[in-house]
This record gives sequence, structure tokens and C-alpha cells, in this order.
Amino acid sequence: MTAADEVTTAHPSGARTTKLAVVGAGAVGTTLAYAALARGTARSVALMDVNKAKVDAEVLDLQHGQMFVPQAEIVGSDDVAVCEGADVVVVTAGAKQKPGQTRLELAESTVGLTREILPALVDVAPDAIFLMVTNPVDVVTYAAQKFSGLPRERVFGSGTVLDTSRLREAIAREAGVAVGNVHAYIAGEHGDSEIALWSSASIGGVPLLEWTGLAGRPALDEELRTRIAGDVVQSAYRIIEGKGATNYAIGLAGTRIIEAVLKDEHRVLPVSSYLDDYYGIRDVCLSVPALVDRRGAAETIEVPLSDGELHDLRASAERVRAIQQRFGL
Ligand code: 6V0
Repeated sequence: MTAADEVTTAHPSGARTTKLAVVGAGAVGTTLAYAALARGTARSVALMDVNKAKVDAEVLDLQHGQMFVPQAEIVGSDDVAVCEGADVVVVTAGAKQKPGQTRLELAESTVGLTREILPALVDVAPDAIFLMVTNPVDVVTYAAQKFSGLPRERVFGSGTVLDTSRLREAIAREAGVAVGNVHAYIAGEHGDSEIALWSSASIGGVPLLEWTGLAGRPALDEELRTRIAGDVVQSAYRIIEGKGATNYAIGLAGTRIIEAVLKDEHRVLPVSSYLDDYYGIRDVCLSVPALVDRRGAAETIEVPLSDGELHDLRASAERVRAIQQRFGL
């Protein structure tokens, strides 16, 4: 049974089906659609982009792989109507970082774009859960909540799910264990002020701060932890420098988040959701571990924080809030 078989949504034929709409058929949107098709995430995938030639070509290419993936329908258009009735709408449209540019510097154009496209998307997919990926994702998510008029839990951002995957991969590689045995989160802004939550991290049930290392492997001492956290923050810059965009890992991360919604998984993921008194932090969208299910991201989890982590999380919130305020959000 695939993910698509497990969820029922309204369909004219009465058949069991799910629909994923991906807005923006650039590097991220197309890779996400590809990952979703390969994994059987939804029965129907719709791609929407203002660039008609691009979206038509991407859809053709994806359609030609259909013999090799779980049964699905793939459609595309430059008309927002193609997203009609979607269960999940993922927004990847808009400007991306140029080499050396920070995510926050994109806000000028992407907040405007969010204002423009969200109401039209809500019109055609009024029951959807909205997953924002466009950067700066925390500010864009806050804007999308406002411009959609939807309950806040139904609009959330991919946040630091990608960064968390980068962190876990690096820890696993250094420690010599499988990634699935590492539990650790990046919280805060999806960007330069993000924070590795070392105090709650664990490897195979052992608190990470007590991990002494397997034979021939290093302990994860402060110097190594600082290097890993720094590499996580810098990794997007390095990838953009080398190939102009990040796409594979965010495509998979986005797909995993969508599956948590469509399959009502109650999965704990550090998505960017609206915080209302999270350790006193309020009125900002920021990543902390949250429960992702068919409602969207309705509940956050109060992970124990060290004094330093709490300090840095508050500083990260202030940084994001300052950008929100600059745009009158
Ligand atoms: P890209 O390859 O330039 O694609 C963007 C696409 O959006 C283009 O095809 C545009 O034609 C399209 N577009 C522009 N305006 C509209 C509109 N009004 N309606 C529909 N489509 C439109 O960029 P890429 O795919 O590399 O990145 C997209 C966004 O994702 C950027 O803001 C990135 O910074 C962001 N990322 C976010 C990540 C995260 O973890 N949250 C990770 C990677 C990238």
C-alpha cells in the first residue's frame, strides 16, 4: 500500500485519492515533485508556474517516468486552477539566493509574491494544508498565514527540517552510526541564527553530551560540535556557490513533511509554525519541534533547553520579528 492509498479525499468518482499541488517549477519544486512521485506520496501531483514553457516541459519529463513509479497522475499549468482541490499546497515560487546572499535578503520580493498568490491558492484549494518553502521561510510563513486568512496551524513552513537532516547526517558520519539512530534538532530561524539543540540530542539512546565515541571514532566534544553546527549553517552557501541551488535534500525533506500530513502521522518535525508563548516567545513563525499531522502543525513540543540555547532561540526570534516588522506584517 502506498501513501496515496491510505487517505481519502473527495473525488468526483468517489475513488480514494490524494492531491499534492506544487507552486513553482524551479529547482526545488520539480525535485520535490520528482521525490513525491518516486515515493508515491500522492495519487495526483499538480505543478504550477508562471513560466508556461518551463512547467509544460517539466511535466512532460515527469510523465515519461510514470512507468517506473507508483501509479500517479501528473499535470501542470501556468493557471492556478490546476491546484484545485489539493490536499496539500507546497509553495516554492519566487526568488532564490544568489551566491553570498542571505535568505533574509530575499524577503523584499518573496513577501510581495506571497501576498499576491496566497488568496488565489486558498480560493481553489480552500481545504488544503499549506507548506511554505520559499525563503526567508519563517517570514514568508508568517506572511502566508496573514494573507491566507486560514487558521494558523494549516499554514506552516519547512523551517529547519532540512537543517536538522544536515545536522543528523554530520553527527552520524562522525559518530559512525546510522542517521536513524541520531536524534537532534536545529531550531530557530532557517538561516544564519539557527541553533543546534545539543542539550536534548541523543545517539542510540545515549545523551549526545555523554557520548564518548565508538572505537576509533572521536567523542563529540565541544570543538567538534561547534564545527558541525557551523558547517550546517554554511552548507547552503557552499552548495549554491557550487551549483546555483539546493534541491535534492529539500525535495526529500518537503516530501517527508507532506507525507506526515497526508498520512496523519503525528510526526515530530522542526517545522516553522506560529509560536504563542514558547518559552515566552510569541507572535513569530519559527522552527521548534512540532507535531505534524492532518491538521497541519497544530502543537509545539517544549524541548528542554539549556540557558544558552534559550538565549540564542530568543535572539533568533528577535531577528526574524525585525524583518516581519520591516514589511509591516
Ligand atoms: P528557482 O529555480 O528560481 O524557481 C522558482 C520558480 O518560481 C521559477 O520557476 C519561477 O518561474 C517561479 N515563480 C515565480 N513567481 C511565480 C508565481 N507568482 N507563481 C508561480 N511560480 C512562480 O528557485 P528554487 O526552486 O531554487 O528556489 C525556490 C525557493 O525555495 C527560493 O526562495 C529558495 O530560497 C527556497 N528554498 C528554500 C529551502 C528551505 O529549506 N526552505 C531550501 C532551498 C531553497
